Amino acid sequence: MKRRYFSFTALSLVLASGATMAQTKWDLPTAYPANNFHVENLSHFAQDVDKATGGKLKLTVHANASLFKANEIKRAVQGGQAQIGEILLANFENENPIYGTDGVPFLASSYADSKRLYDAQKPVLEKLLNAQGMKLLYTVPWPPQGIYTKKEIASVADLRGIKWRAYSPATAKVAELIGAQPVTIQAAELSQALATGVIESYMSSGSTGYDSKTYESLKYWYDTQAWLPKDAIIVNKKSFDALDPATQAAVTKAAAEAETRGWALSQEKNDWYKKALAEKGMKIMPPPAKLTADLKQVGDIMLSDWIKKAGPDGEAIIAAYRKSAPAAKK
Ligand code: PCA
Repeated sequence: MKRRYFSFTALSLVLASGATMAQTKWDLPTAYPANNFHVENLSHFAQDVDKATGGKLKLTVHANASLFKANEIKRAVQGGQAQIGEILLANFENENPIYGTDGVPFLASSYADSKRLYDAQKPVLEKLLNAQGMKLLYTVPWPPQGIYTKKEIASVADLRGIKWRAYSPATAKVAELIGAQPVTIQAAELSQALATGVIESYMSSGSTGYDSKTYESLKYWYDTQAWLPKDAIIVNKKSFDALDPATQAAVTKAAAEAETRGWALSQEKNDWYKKALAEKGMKIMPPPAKLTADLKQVGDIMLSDWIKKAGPDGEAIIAAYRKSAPAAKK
């Protein structure tokens, strides 16, 4: 009897310690390199979650599309192959135009405007992800998008016929409207595509130009500040719901902090990346007036197309965005 009693106690001790030590592990794929500011912010987020939960929830960041390719991450999170992931929202515009809200040229081209556009987009975006079994944790914008070229350009006519790297439906559409030849290539394959001459121009941030060593192949970057596409951190709802309430709260709090930190970091690093590119020999150029005027026309066409495609949800987003504009911008 006595022995039995002891073994029962020992067993319950093991079970109790097992329960307190129970650890959940989540894979967190991202398509961008470990030294990119988004991924640094993501690692910071993962550490914050680890600390706040006393190691109960461990997030493993898989950088540079090593676990899933950029376009596969959303589906992986939806299907639970990865519990959490980082996606570029604009990549999924063909699935639903709402994902492409921040990819429309010149709709929001400053950090302040991008934040207002996000505020207008967020309720619809949350609803959309929720209906697909996911939850939005936070977003962070890429720095403003400019044009990388081999030679100096004065207008979009100078881009006609060139091999143009696209990373999203909208950047492919820009190519179509300016008469360039779009080739879709994600960030992880960009250096290779540049080095082998598969592409000779593209639109992106100083950040991706730096990560991909674009300065080794192209000479100019026109700071057109055309749009600021956002990365979003999304989590599988079932995985999130399976966490205890304290762990859920820790994730939500760390996500809110990562969002604030990420938006500030993006803006701060924008200047740093431009300087770094210049130090590597690139010419950082203000866009010539004709180029800006041409691109604005492209933006106008894309905005009206987008509003048509996005329907009432899109109209509501644009209305809320316009309504929140400071008086001088209305
Ligand atoms: N960098 C990513 C998306 C937008 C950006 O600035 C890329 O070029 O793939």
